[in-house]
Amino acid sequence: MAVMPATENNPLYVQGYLILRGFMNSRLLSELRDSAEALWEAEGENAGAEFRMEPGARRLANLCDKGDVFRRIVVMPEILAAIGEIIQNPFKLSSLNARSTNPFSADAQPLHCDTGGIADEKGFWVANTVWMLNDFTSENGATRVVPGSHHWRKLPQEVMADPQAPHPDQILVTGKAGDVVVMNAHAWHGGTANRTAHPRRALHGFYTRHDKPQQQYQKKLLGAETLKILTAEQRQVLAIDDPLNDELSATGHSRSGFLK
Ligand SMILES: O=C(O)CCC(=O)C(=O)O
Repeated sequence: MAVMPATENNPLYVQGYLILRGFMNSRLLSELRDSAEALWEAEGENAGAEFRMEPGARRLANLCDKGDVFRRIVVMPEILAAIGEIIQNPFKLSSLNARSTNPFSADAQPLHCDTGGIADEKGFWVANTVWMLNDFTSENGATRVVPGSHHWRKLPQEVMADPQAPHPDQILVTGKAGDVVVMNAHAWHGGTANRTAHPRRALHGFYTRHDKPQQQYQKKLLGAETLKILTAEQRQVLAIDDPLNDELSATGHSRSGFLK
């Protein structure tokens, strides 16, 4: 996989996203899909409750506590390398969630920046990975992105009369099950409506700079058994032994780009 420095020649820097085509092999894809479905089944109407519920979509939260396969993907070297091209400082996992848009759901997300944040004087501080567990098509709720908008240092709601409306420069990120989108999460983006009879499922591995709070404070949310079996690398990426993260995240002011 070619991950490049943050320069004008780097599409991740210029456009704000990169698609790692066929990143998941079929075994990993099935394992992730089956694990997510089993959790939706088991958690029922409480699914996603550790973070936020969303109309028209099933969600899951705190996935690093819910299976080895989830803990493995957040530390994959190619993923960490790509995130490091966006957040050029030490970074950590902020959360690992799943989101599945319901069949025939007209609910779509407004354009937003994750955690409602724009780049600051130190640069970009949020990055997301969208793991396609299904094909993303123009019909089933693929993510829309406004390429380059992460450089504008403005939120959609400050500029657009209606962030729910289509933006003239938006594109739909389509792809195949097994692809992973790496995205500068300051880029304006959002899930679209699903006009098909099948759910559109994805995982979101969300990362933030070391000096910002985690969206989901991993040290508090992970159970004692999980904490015991984390590898050294997982502990580091999840900021388990990081006093600054304790200070920043313990107050529990986790934010979404738009969900209340
Ligand atoms: O699932 C998607 O297509 C995008 C989701 C997203 O941007 C969010 O939930 O904040």
